[in-house]
Amino acid sequence: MSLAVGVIGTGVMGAEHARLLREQTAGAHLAAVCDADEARATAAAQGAAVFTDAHALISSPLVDAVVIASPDATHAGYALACLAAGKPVLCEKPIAATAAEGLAIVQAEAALGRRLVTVGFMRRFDPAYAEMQAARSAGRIGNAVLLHNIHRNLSAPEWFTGAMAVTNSFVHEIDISRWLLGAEMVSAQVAAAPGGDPMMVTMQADSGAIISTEVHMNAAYGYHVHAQLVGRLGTVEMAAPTRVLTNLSNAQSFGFPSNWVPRFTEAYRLQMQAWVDATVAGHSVGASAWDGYVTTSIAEQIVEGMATGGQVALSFPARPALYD
Ligand code: ISE
Repeated sequence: MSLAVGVIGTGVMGAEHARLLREQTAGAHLAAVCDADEARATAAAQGAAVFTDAHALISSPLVDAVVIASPDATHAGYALACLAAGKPVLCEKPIAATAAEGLAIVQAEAALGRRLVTVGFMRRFDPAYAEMQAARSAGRIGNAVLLHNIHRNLSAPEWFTGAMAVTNSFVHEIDISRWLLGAEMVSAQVAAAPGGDPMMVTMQADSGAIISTEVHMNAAYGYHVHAQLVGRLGTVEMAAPTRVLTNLSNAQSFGFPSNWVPRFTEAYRLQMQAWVDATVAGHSVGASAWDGYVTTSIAEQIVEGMATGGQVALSFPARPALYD
């Protein structure tokens, strides 16, 4: 049996998820796509059913499971509709535009009593991050005390607001820092350069580890993500983000991509395959709705704290047993 997947949203990420389902995912196929722009949906569908109403796609008998890749503010409503329909969903990050909406998803899933939501924090499937996490959890670098993250984008689109640097971009480091360290965040502090970009965010985990992150939306030279984990016995970090080096004109060089899709191609492919495999087997994989809620809640608390510039003490309600 092949899992019939419907993709909502056919922008940069939705088009890539649709391509993965058409070309590179075993055990699943692209059954339907949805976009308010019907021409864009038809281009991504390549023969699959086309919808312009996301709720019609979610309830369609053509669709067994759903990928949400529409604008951030629509994620929560569609995720709740998937839960109401009892359909597994891979929802792009952030899970919701507000912590309250994220918590509503957690509560709906907990009431259902089974985990149907995976949040698309694809960095957990990136081979470099996975190796760093394995090194830390096997104790190879000793007790992890520092994590240095760099998150640089070439340039931000004009619709990208200041808060989105935290809620849409830095949310990745919130998730990957919790996952790499196996710890929860307890406090955060932000300092911003003149004009607001770049920002330096410092968080502390309940393990005592300190996490520094440069969040840079207009780094000008390319898309560049880097992480270094510092333990009491040694460090582990990503090597240069490239597979090939070019020798030319008296110099050795490699290129940076313009956005995250080429950098994380393998992570997106592995994530889709793992999600399909888990869905077919009836279990869950990757970041949970709880992880989605906590990351959005931390982002929201940081944005609120930026107004005062002080250190934010992070707090959350109790975690439902479904996520133990
Ligand atoms: C974008 O939405 C993503 O999810 C990328 O992975 C991230 O690096 C970028 O900063 C976000 O804007």
